[in-house]
Amino acid sequence: MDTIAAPATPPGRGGIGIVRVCGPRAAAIAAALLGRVPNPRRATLSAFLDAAGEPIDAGIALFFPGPASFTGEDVLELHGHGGPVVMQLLMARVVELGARPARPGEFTERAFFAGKVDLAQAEAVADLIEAGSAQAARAAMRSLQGEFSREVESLATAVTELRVYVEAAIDFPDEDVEFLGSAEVAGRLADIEGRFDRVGHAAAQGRLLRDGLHVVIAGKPNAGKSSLLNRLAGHEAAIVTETPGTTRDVLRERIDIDGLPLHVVDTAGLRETDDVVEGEGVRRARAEIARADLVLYLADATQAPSPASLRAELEALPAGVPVLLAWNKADLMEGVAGQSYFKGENATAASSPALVISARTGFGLDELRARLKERAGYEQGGTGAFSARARHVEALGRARAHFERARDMLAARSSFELVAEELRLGHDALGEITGAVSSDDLLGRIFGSFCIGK
Ligand SMILES: Nc1nc2c(ncn2[C@@H]2O[C@H](COP(=O)(O)OP(=O)(O)O)[C@@H](O)[C@H]2O)c(=O)[nH]1
Ligand SMILES: [Mg+2]
Repeated sequence: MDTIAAPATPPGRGGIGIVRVCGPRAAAIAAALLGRVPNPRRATLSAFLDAAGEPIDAGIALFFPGPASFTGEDVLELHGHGGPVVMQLLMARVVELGARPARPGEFTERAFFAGKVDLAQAEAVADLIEAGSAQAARAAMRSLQGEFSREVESLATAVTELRVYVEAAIDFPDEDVEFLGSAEVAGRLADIEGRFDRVGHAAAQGRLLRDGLHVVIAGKPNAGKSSLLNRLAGHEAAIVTETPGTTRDVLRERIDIDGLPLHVVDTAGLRETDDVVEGEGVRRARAEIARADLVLYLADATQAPSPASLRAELEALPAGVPVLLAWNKADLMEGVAGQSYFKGENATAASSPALVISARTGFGLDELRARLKERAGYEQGGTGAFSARARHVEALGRARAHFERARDMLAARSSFELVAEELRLGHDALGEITGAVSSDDLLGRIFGSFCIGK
């Protein structure tokens, strides 16, 4: 194991800048740089000396001997003054003394390999640092403290115990009929299913808090899409004019609704056009729509299209993308929400009851926000969401699929060998979440996405 070093504070100027050193040479580096190794875990005021014995800076040094440190190895922290030149000089000095600059995420990677944190916890470190809202930070903290990992592990244990039963049935085939019918096994199956539901739900919430929802505002030219984006963003992000076809580029804004991060995309109005630039805008709009989590389809209430033409507009959207329909320009219509026009045939599934808003006055926007949260399945202040990533949700889904196949095989009295194999695969999928089962490739991708010094 070599010794690594990196600034632990962000680049720039600040009151304090920290260089962290980790590895077998940390104590020797401390001795050369400070003149002595600080007492373990004691803040020690010291000069930081260069090779000639001249001070580079003076500050606080902290020494955490392994194995009771974050990474499990000896760690030295140098708290100097937070200026880029001081940090550079300190880094150069510790490298001169035998450390090498750390790769992104390398400290946390070492903590993982030392068994100090599992993979889900290591990811939670990065998620906490990158949290975009208080809710996301709380969820990351829950994962970091191991709540998510404990749930996954207890699920894995339950699957293992079921495996033991099935393996026993393989070894003692004469008793299989009684084994299958036993209330014990039925109880275990139901228990595991309930756990999958709970963990899957909490992880999906956590993923939502971390990654947010990609909402694309679509509709005909002049429906008020750009006006709505500006309203939601609270500033004039997009150009709004009376001229249809004003928006040509795809515009993105990050908006927060009660902690739910929304990535809202404004697009060119959908229509046939001979204008080359606008045509490219429409092409891009369609590409955005195809990969949206939700399309917010804006219709101009003053234009009141026929039910058939509105249906045709909605059906022209790519199949499978969820759509929320909103009628805009309510301010130009009297008592618009109560109008029979929005009931009956026009009350499409894309918005029932009709969602009527005004991008100009802000009318109906609270309702719009509520519907967006509802469509995302977001539970505000939802209890016990842990920060989770798409990777976790996907692995949970795979584990669940294997488990369900095993359950159905048991019901159909398939061969126990096949059942055992499904359970084993499900168990492995769960292990990917905490890193009990992992590939170098996966680890490289995860830790490589960290910031340097973490
Ligand atoms: N009265 C009224 N006018 C609106 C509303 N929303 C947009 N407009 C107007 O409709 C026109 C087109 O708006 P814009 O946001 O550019 O539509 P887009 O083409 O869908 O992006 C502009 O003149 C806006 O001022 C609304 O809620 N009420
Ligand atoms: Mg526009």
